[in-house]
Amino acid sequence: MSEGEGAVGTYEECDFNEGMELEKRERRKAPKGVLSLLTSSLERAVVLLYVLLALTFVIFMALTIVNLQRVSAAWEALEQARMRSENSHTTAWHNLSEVQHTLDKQLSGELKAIHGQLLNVSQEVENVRWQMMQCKAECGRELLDHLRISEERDALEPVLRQLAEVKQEQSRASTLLDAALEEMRNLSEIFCTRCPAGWQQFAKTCYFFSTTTKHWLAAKDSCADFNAHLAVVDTEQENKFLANHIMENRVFWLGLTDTHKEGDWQWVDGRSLSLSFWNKGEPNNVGHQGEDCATIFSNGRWNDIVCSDAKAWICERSC
Ligand code: FUC
Ligand code: CA
Repeated sequence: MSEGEGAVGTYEECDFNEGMELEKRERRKAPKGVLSLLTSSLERAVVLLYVLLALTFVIFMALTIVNLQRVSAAWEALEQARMRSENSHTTAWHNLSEVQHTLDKQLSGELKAIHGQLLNVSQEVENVRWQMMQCKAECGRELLDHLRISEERDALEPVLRQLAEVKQEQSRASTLLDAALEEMRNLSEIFCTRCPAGWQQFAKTCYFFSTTTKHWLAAKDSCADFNAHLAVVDTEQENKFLANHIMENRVFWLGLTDTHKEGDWQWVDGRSLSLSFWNKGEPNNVGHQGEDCATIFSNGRWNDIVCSDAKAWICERSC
């Protein structure tokens, strides 16, 4: 043996010895019966594992059964719902077909009516067409007549226009004339200073005191002959003026009467009596004939007497 080989053998011997020594030391450290303890623990674990496995299986089976029951209940509910749905579908379908049937009937009725109306309309259209055909000739004639009349009217147009202008001119002239007349009337009232011979003036009015006598109606007519009327008293001043021109114990007719209706005294110009100067106790309408015409005394008082009496009278007219 070489020197190198001797060294290696020495090292190997040394390692083996160290391992043995370590094992001895470990064996010295571990208490007696540990191995048997480890073996029993392993067995117990295996048993426990089996128990757990069995338990798991049992639970799994129980859950599976419960789920199966649930699925079966759901399936039944689903089936019932399907049945109900089928029933409702059948009912709805039945109702729908009934509605459709009714609508069909209604529609066919309406269509018939519309068809009838259409027939009527087409007949009317045919009638109108026929009338238009017949009218063609006559309407043509009428149209020509209209044209002729229109031409004549066109020719007359300037004449009519001139006529309208003349009318306008006439109307303007008439307005101017009215205004001038009104002006003249105003002027004559302003310049009224003289009444006709034998007439008395008071304000802008002339009065005639008769010297003869007549019954009331004749006296009224007599005034009309002078473009005047029997005296109408409007104011106290006027009544005084009349009284001042009456000689004592004389009586004159006024233009006042209630002939048309007893007690309803009216002036000859149509106005009702508003201001009066009746004598005391008048008007009394005495006698079987009644008294329907008014007179004035020299004192300015009035009395109703029989209209057929002959009395003097007073006429009145504007200046
Ligand atoms: C009075 C008047 C009558 C008549 C007579 C004479 O009775 O009322 O109108 O004048 O007198
Ligand atoms: Ca009287």
